[in-house]
Amino acid sequence: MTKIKTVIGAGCLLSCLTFIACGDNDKSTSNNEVPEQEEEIDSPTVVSNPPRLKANTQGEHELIIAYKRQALFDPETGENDTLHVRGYLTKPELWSSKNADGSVSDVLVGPQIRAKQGESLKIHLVNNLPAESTETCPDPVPNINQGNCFNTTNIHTHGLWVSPQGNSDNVFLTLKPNQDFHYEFKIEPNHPAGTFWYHSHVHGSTAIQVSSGMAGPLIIEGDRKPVVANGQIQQTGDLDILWKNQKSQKYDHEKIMLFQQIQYNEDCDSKLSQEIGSPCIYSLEDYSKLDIPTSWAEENRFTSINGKMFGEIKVDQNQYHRWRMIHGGIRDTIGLTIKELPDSTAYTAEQTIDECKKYQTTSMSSQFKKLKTLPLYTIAQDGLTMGQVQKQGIAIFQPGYRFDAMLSFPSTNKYCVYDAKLNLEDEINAPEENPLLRRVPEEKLNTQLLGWVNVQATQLPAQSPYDYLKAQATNIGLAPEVISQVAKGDLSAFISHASLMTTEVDEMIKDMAKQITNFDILFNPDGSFKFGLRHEENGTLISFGDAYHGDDHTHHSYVRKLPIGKTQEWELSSNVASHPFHIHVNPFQVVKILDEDGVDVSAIGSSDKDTAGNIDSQYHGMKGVWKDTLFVKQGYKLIVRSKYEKFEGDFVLHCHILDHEDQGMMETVRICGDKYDCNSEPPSHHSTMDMSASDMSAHDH
Ligand SMILES: [Cu+2]
Repeated sequence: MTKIKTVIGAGCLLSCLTFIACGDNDKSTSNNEVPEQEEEIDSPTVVSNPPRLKANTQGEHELIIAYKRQALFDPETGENDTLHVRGYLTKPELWSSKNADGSVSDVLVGPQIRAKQGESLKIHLVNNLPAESTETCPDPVPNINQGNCFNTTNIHTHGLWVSPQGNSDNVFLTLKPNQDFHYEFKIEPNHPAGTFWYHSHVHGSTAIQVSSGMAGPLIIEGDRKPVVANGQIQQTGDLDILWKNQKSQKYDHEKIMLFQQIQYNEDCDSKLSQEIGSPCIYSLEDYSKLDIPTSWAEENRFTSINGKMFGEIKVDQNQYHRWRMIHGGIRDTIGLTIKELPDSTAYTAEQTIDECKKYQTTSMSSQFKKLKTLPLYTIAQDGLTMGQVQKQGIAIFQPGYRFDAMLSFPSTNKYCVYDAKLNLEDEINAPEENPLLRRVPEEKLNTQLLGWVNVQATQLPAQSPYDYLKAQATNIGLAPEVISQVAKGDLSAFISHASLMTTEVDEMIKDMAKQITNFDILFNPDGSFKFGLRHEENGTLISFGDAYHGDDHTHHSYVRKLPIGKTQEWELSSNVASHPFHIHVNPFQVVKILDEDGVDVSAIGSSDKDTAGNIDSQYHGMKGVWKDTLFVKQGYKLIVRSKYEKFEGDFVLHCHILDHEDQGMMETVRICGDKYDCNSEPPSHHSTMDMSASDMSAHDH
């Protein structure tokens, strides 16, 4: 194996970054009715919105999965690493200009897909990954709760309120290499408008594919105005209307950011880098690399934004921008915080990055704290509008989380966008010692640079976010009641789902059993682990596909059954480590979050601490908020409510640390109604996962 690397210092960072290839400059649009988004700037150093995948003449979005060959800057080593990883092509035509080895040069982020309420979102998913190896994909797979068949895939629309059946958001479908499939997601007219995302979701290959970068933003647009009668909100509307430019009908000032943690292996891939003199090529084929807790943070690996490291984010001074932010990584917590660099107006890009980097180290932590923090005014979590604007200095993202926030930059100084680690205890599942690290850095970082903000001077006056919302609401002629609400930061006229925290619901559910989800990891005597869930207090720990031990369905795998149309309370907890709970189809509303002492830490202004005694703000203000992913801290009890509306069928809930999911921390959930019976035994595909897309008229191509 030959390892040839070009070592570069921080000083030549920018010139080296320009080696990163990008797509072409085609900005034409095939459909004039579709409002154009903020211009996509194709530059290797600028964080632009991911390229938009437009529908073809058949109305389908052609989404091709292939290996991408692309450079990614590694801030820890100061090198540009050439990666060879699985990804979604940002443009289908790139496939025709693929390299000799079948890989495609394309930015390391999936394309942006958008749909409107009432539309049918059609995606033609094409799996152009090479044939499976018998080593990682034996037939049959001996243990479905170990990573396997890494070139087998499908698509999950994370957070979409759509049917889990047939060719909709059905994660039991599998596309083998050289298969394609026509998906159709019917977006209901009252689907929440918001920030969602898509990623692959085949049990066994999810972690390796998503940590290769197989993820992209999925934006649902809405244009409903709140309906007011007799001074009361009769029907809520969509926040989007406050961001649409009325003249151009464009969503101005929208920034879409997909945070990714592309976890390629440390060593050159010997199969790809074997020729003498050829550059080192890195891949992600070794599943065991994913199994190391905290390897990401402790190795000083960095999170990329839309496939860029330390990229430039361009904004206009004193203009409110809507940042749609998505945590598309699989493990590492992100504490997003933005700091203003003093006296930096004249800084070049290189100077800005160097200056921002200085504050990363533990020894600079007190200076870091003194930097002015830009307030983040959060307006939605997981794509779902919050009851009120919340001012935050840091937004804590767990894997799968989204935040929509209003940001306005008052100064023409440069700003640094950080992942503020605070300390490693904030990281998921941090052990005290980890002998398996890729490489131990000289100094552990207190915070990590993600990107930086370049503010273009304008004549706009500084404005509070509430004045901005009030002006927008007035401009589009909303009812006076709504205008006075948004002027106070009250967004209740824009919440999609009716609250389940009412006395009527209390009364309705008071005699119903709770749904219990208890995460746990059992350590077997032979050194292996069992990742799973309990569905009853002190019940059996069940891994995905395990038989249900609690009743006479012993020869079938466990299925949690929920009655359609009903509302239930859920109690989430974890015995070992902390895990982000995610459930498909219906979102849930956070009722309360109890710490180890039974104190509710979910109200605005409540205080919570981590085990090291540092403030942990991740649950502050979550009470009443709708979400689809929620971090379950070990020893805590999280109470949420969900209503099983509209959609019958089988889907899953799971831990969004995706290697935990692949190892069995997932279960099948069924909403029973007319077609799906709660009394019948589950079909066999839950235990064998043998329903391939070919059963659903997928075909080889
Ligand atoms: Cu987990």
